[in-house]
Amino acid sequence: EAIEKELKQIESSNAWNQVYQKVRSDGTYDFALAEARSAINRPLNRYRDVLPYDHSRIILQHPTTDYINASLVKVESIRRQYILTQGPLSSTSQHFWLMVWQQQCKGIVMLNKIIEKNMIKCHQYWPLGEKNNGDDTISYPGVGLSVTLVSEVKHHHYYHRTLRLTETSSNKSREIQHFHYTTWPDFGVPQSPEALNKFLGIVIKNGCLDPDVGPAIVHCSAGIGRSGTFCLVDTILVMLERGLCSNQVGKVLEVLLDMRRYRMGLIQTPDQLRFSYQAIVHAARQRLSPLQNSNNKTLVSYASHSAAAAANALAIYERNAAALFNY
Ligand code: PTR
Ligand code: PTR
Ligand code: PTR
Repeated sequence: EAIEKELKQIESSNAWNQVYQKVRSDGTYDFALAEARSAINRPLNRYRDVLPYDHSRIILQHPTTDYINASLVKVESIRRQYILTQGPLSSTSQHFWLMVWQQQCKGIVMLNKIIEKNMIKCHQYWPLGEKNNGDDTISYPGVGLSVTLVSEVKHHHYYHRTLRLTETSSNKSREIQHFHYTTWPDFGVPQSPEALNKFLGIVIKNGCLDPDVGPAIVHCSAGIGRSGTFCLVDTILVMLERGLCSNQVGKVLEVLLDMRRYRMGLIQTPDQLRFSYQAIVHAARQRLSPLQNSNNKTLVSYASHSAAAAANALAIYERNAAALFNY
């Protein structure tokens, strides 16, 4: 409710540029970047200006390198964690898979296409499969892992793939869900809040953001613009559902500034910020209003983690119901 009011306010005063500039000036920190900038690690970064802070970078266990351009973004109040990372390079795809294995990740959220604006924005790091005239398996002998395509289902805005990641020495393996959104241009926004929220709902329903599995990997090309937008929307929706930010003006921006402490540059344009608000307001209406809940098949509800959270969620339902029916 407060978020919707804030959205309308910024909208009517045409202030998205101003609000976004404030995010950039308040949400830029000078934490150390020594590992990312060291001579041996520099070639492992896709963009020289998008780097993981030392304090939140993912550290690999490997005899020859511990570096990957990836950051653990933590939202303490809801105990949600995401690993935001750049689109793998051909030289770092093996490190990417090592990270997925070591961090016990269950899902990968990919928000870019391999080629955008005629440029390669990410290496083809998973097997295309025979149906697409490619291999079913890619081996990464340098890290002792292999990846096999198990299935691929095409939807309107995304692909849902199941991959099998195998540690070759032990022959242990794990299934990894790959959610690949394909209609979100870099420095742009998705086609509609509905389209993105439906995708987010699928990721949640598959358990990839659950607290009892490793953090979801979220990446685009640089791992900041689209990835930051996606994570902000998910986080605020969890907070709303648990009654943690129902009536605080400025809460969305505060959360974004905090997330930016873990990875630089999250959300890259005023329009991406505006879209975040729109997606939050859209999803909050769907997820939190009892009237729509009962006939909305795609609705995904979060498990409440405590009685207090449940009570809070109920209070929000009731407030929304009151608003809907004008009582
Ligand atoms: N567009 C990228 C950027 O400016 O960040 C391109 C780029 C990436 C350019 C890496 C140079 C890079 O490497 P180095 O930092 O070694 O010059
Ligand atoms: N008009 C819809 C939109 O772009 O938002 C089109 C659409 C169609 C959206 C199908 C989602 C759809 O579902 P799925 O992604 O599962 O194919
Ligand atoms: N220096 C690069 C550029 O401006 O092109 C870095 C960059 C690239 C930043 C892509 C953000 C980008 O978008 P996303 O994080 O959504 O892939």
